[in-house]
Amino acid sequence: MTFPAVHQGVADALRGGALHLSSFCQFPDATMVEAMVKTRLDSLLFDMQHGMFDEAAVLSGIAAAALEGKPVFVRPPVDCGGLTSRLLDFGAAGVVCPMVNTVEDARRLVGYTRFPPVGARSWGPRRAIPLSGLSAPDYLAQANGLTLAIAMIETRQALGNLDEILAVPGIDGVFVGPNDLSVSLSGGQVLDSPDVFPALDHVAARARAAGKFAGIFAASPAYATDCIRRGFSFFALMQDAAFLTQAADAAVAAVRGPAG
Ligand code: 3PY
Ligand code: MG
Repeated sequence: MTFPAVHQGVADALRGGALHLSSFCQFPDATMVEAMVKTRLDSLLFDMQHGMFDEAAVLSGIAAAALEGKPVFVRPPVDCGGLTSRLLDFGAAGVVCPMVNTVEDARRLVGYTRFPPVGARSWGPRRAIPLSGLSAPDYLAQANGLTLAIAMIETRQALGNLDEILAVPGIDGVFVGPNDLSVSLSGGQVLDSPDVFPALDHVAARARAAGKFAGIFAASPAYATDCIRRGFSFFALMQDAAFLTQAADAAVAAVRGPAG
């Protein structure tokens, strides 16, 4: 399948609420990306906010994933402005933007990620065009549909503004950061506040009511399964480092026994 067909398929499926399993990548090496894309994950989510990805790593990682026909989403740092457009110029299938707390934050995200009339993205998809094989006019015509703008909901303030954020045209869906949400709801006390669970139900229900999808970071398969039941469809299922560590420990335990 061609690169635009893959991206359009993923964008349509996500907008339609299909289950999509991505995973956070923190290791910036393209050979690590190569290993991750050979799994059954639907896509990868490169982490520039907390992971070690810089722009060069995003560029080479998107190319490594494209060789396997897999799309890449990228999480930029907070308030990164024009970098958000740049990630789409690099061929990202979408951005998952952290700490979108207000309707103005959501409008800014749309401004950087959508061409007019929806937003104000500046023209220059230097890497996305050769990767996609699209002509420049075709890329311009298709880009707003091919790429996704996803707003992270991870504070009490964002929960308060959820309906307004979801109503911004050009925002495709929301994505909960359960750790930050717990930090916010507990006043900085804990990473696993029980107050997060009713908030999850609320986010999934409001997203569904707005005709948009809800995503979340799931630190374990059990957490993801529970969130599917709550109405979430887009997952960052664990992360490369966790897969590596857990698989290594499981292999050692299988040889030496659990106490070894
Ligand atoms: C959070 O849980 O706060 C996240 O951003 C997920 O990585
Ligand atoms: Mg977070």
